[in-house]
Parts: sequence; C-alpha cells; structure tokens
Amino acid sequence: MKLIVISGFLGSGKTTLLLALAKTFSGQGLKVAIIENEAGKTGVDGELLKAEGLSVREIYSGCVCCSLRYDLIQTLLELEREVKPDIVFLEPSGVAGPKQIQQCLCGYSGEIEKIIMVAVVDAQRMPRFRDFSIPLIHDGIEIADLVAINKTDLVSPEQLHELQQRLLEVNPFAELLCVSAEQGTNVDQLIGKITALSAQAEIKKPAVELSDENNLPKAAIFAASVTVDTPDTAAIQLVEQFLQKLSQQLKPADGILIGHLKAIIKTEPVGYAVFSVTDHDQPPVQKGRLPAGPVEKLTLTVNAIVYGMSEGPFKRLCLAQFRPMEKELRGE
Ligand SMILES: Nc1nc2c(ncn2[C@@H]2O[C@H](COP(=O)(O)OP(=O)(O)OP(=O)(O)O)[C@@H](O)[C@H]2O)c(=O)[nH]1
Ligand SMILES: [Mg+2]
Repeated sequence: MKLIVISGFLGSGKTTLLLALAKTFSGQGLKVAIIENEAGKTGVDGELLKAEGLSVREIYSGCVCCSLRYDLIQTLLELEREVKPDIVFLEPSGVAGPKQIQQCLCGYSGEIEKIIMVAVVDAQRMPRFRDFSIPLIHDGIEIADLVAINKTDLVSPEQLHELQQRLLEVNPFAELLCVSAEQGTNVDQLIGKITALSAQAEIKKPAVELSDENNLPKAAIFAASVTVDTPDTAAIQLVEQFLQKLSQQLKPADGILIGHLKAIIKTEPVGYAVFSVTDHDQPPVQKGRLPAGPVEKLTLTVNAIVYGMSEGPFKRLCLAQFRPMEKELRGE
C-alpha cells in the first residue's frame, strides 16, 4: 500500500487535484482509497468525491495532525485489513500541520511501502501570504517530495517564475511542477512523477523539527448541514447568495484571511453542486450537475474557515446568514 499525502493551504486545490489523480490511477486498474479529513463537524470534500464514485473514508471534527492522530492510524489499519488498496490518498484538513502528519505516519505500524508528500501551492494567492510565514504552508513545502504549483491558469509567467524562486528558497531540493488541476494542465506529468517516486525504494526521511503546535495560527470554523424534503427550487441561488454575503461581511474586518468558504448540495434524484469562495472579491465558483427536473430531497453542507477572527463571532456571523437560507430552502 502506498500513501500519497496531498497537503496545502485551505482552498489551494487539493481536492480538485486529488480527484483527477484518483480517477487516473483507478482507470489504470489500481485500487484507490481516499481519506478525507476536514476540520468541522461536517465536510464537503468527502461528499464531492463520493458523488464522483470514489471510495472515501472521512475523519471529522479536528485535524489528523493533532486531536485525530489515533483516528488516522485506525482508518489506515482498517483500509489495509478490509480494502487492501494499492494507493491511499490522504487529504489532511487545510488547517493541519504537515510536519505533525509526517511524524504521526512515522509511528504507523502497518505496511505502508512508501509515503509521498505532495504540497499543493495556490499560485494566485500564495504571494499574499506574508512571505509564506504561515507555518502550515512553509512546513508543507519544506518536507514535500513534490510541490504542485496549482492554479497556474490564473497567473502570468513572470509571477510564476518569481513564485518558483521563492519556493526553492524554502526547499532547494523540492521538485516543482506547474499545474492547473481545474484545466488538467500537467496533471499527466504529476502522475508520472508520483509513479516514478512510488517505484523508488523508501528512503528514510530525516526527522523533522516540529513547529510548536501552539504557534500554528488559530482558524475559526463554521460547519453545518441541513436536509430538506421538498426544497425551494432556487437552492443554487440561495447558496451563492449565502456565500457572497458572508465573504462581503468578512471584508470590512481588518486582517481577516478567507481560508475557504465552501458548500455542497446533494440531491435525490442523484445530483450535486459544489460552491467555493477563497477571496473577498471573488464570486462563488460553482461546479457539478443537478437533476433537471424537480428534486425530492436535498442536503446542503457548509464548511467555512477563516483566519484572523475568533470562533464565536465568526459562527454568529455565519449563523445569521445560514438560518434565513435554511428557512427559505424549506419554503418557510
Ligand atoms: N482557476 C483554477 N481554479 C482552481 C484550480 N484548482 C482548484 N481550483 C478552484 O479552487 C477552489 C478550491 O479548490 P479545492 O480543490 O476545493 O481546494 P482544497 O485545497 O481542497 O480546499 P480545502 O479542502 O477547503 O482546503 C475551487 O473553486 C476549485 O474549483 C485551478 O487549477 N485553477
Ligand atoms: Mg479539499
């Protein structure tokens, strides 16, 4: 069993990339399993990957890097025993410390032949992250076997060149690859590099110096889910408005960094739509397929994470928008 850890800051494109990688490896006849870890009591990514037909185990309400280390080990052991996958992808929550994850995996007693650490970097937002001083980002690059510079469709060649130089300052040995998970650019090359790395014998990695967990920035998280039997048909617009209002309300507050505001609608008959906001000025990006006709049942799951605001006020802000949306969905 090989383990590929896809780490990276919130909203950098981990799930989008993982989806493309998992589908390709499955298409090659390999048995693929995915472990999704999301901070918050409900998650969006696991639902999306399941809707795409992939086999997913979810670990919620904390980070596999700290409070949920035991759950991660248990899930890996279960997979090994019950599923026997060729490849396991792990997407840690975007607020998880990559070094802490690596340390946790070093203590794994099962049979992982190889661990490959892939750091996903958001080419568009990265330059804004204060010289990569966010330890989560810095650490992920420092220990990466491969750095996938993602969203390259959104930046100029000059910006990309500057970013590459700065990444090499953090990890001179990292293999950098410019990709666009959304457009599929260079995803084949990334697969080739992962395949080549996974065929190499495992080299014992030097022990990493852990950053003090107390120094990791504190994220504020809001996660909620609602199921409605005969929903209002304008569900998509309601969710878009919810995310848009939320990101606008966060804007005036000084120093708030939107990690990722995201949501998924799943319906019966089967269909889904995902929504994502990673910036104050960006309208929600929406993807997926919903049934054309009337819907009998709809489940909406929201997972929103920001930095620079304490959890109480953030939850109140989210609930003030979530409750009216919930009522409208129910047609009340
Ligand atoms: N333009 C562009 N957008 C992308 C690309 N990759 C991902 N995105 C978009 O970026 C947003 C976040 O993508 P995700 O894959 O959900 O990011 P993530 O890192 O898994 O997010 P978290 O799990 O919340 O940390 C979505 O709207 C994606 O469609 C890309 O290569 N180009
Ligand atoms: Mg994700």
